[in-house]
Amino acid sequence: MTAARLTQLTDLTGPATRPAYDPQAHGAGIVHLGIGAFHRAHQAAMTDDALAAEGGDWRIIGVSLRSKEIAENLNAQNGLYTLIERGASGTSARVIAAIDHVIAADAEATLAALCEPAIRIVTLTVTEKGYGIDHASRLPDQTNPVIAADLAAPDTPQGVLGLLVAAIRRRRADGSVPLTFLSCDNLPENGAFLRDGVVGFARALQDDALADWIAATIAFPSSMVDRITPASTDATLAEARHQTGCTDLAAIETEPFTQWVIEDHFPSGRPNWEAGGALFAADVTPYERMKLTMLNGSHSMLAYAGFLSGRSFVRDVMTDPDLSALVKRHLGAAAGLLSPLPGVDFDDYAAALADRFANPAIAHETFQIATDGTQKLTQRIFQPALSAMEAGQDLRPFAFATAMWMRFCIGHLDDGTEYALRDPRADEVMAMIRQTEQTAPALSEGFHKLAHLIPDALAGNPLWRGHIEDVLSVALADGCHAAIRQEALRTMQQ
Ligand code: CS2
Repeated sequence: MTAARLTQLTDLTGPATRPAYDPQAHGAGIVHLGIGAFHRAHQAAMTDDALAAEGGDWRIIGVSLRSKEIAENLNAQNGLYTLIERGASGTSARVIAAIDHVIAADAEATLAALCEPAIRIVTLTVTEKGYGIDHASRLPDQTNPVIAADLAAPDTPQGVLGLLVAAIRRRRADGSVPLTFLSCDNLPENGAFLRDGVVGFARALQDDALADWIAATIAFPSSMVDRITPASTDATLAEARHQTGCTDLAAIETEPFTQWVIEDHFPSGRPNWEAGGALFAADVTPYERMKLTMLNGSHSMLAYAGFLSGRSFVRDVMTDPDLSALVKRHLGAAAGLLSPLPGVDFDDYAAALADRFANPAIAHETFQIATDGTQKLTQRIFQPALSAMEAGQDLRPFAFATAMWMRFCIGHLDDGTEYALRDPRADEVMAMIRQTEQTAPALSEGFHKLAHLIPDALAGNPLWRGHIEDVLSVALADGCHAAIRQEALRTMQQ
């Protein structure tokens, strides 16, 4: 029998925890761009805690930039959804009421929401590629078709930067409170990254006065976000039905761990996110670096190596002794490059990460993490490799991760099974591979020549190149299992 759809808190019959506040008593104060699973497991949950602890008009208007499905599912449920936490000690669930409504792939309605005077904060999880900002220069990427279109027609923007700048212009003209922009993507100095992109967009519009005003007036705090959140499956929806007694098509599942470190710079106010466990810090950079290089760096490495050796989920990687030894080696190498962070023990952090990756209740696909390598590897692998080079430390763990990514880009497993390369630069990468002799030195050279990707200082380092060719040649000649085995043995002998 199908259960009735979740639409009101009074519909709930299962054990899930209910929100400790009346959602209707609170207006919206935040627009969130990119309302995927991560936002719903992380920021929306902490906003729910803040609403329960302190009230305020801080509910969230979500924007789904591309998919209509999530907007339809959430709107049909008045924004309510079940957040399931799966950990070693069992499963629990809560119903989140922080989302007011969701705008589906509608730029005009999004701009209107951004201009509502009650909105004070815009938060973003649009992925590394979603900003249209060149990662090296931090300026708008004018070769990106959405950026180019928005620069040509700035009053009817479709993309992230165009929408933000149009909203700033209108609000400034209307005398509304300035917005605070809070990026929650896995990018280094994400606040400064977004600020440079937004200011650069205003300059590209030849509006220097606006660009100067934004730089002087608007707050772009940086933040480090962390919660491992796989895509929902049928098992998620079945658990939500058990937990709520209702059909919930927007349910998601996540791990018990959650972390949010934010720079406290919100001139127009903010929710009491501390109530959900957020930590406010004067400088988020050391936390970001720790998370990007340790968690995300080892995640990317294990995603490529794991997927290539037939491990579909991160938890399966961690039960393989060779791969889990390589994860631990990577965590140690990344930790060895960090400056001390008061109150944080990097060995404890590494051990906690290994436990989180091993969580048997979370089915996090290696293929999902393997997407968008060209957008992720700079901050996760290449920058730490550069630091290791400068510090005279071992380059091998970072070279191994890079070689596994190169092998992954070839697009088939050792047994010939093909898969799609999901990456904004996929066409360019695949064309390079097709035109290259299929040997480790030739392929490595091709990857190192891709523009704006692997830093020149690494490309010109014979030690780095030697490590990459070594791993890649074994993977090509003897298969990925052999390359992983060789690497694990090497690690154990050290
Ligand atoms: C992952 C991240 O998909 C990926 O690239 O590394 O999404 C990771 O799960 C989160 O950053 C954890 O907070």
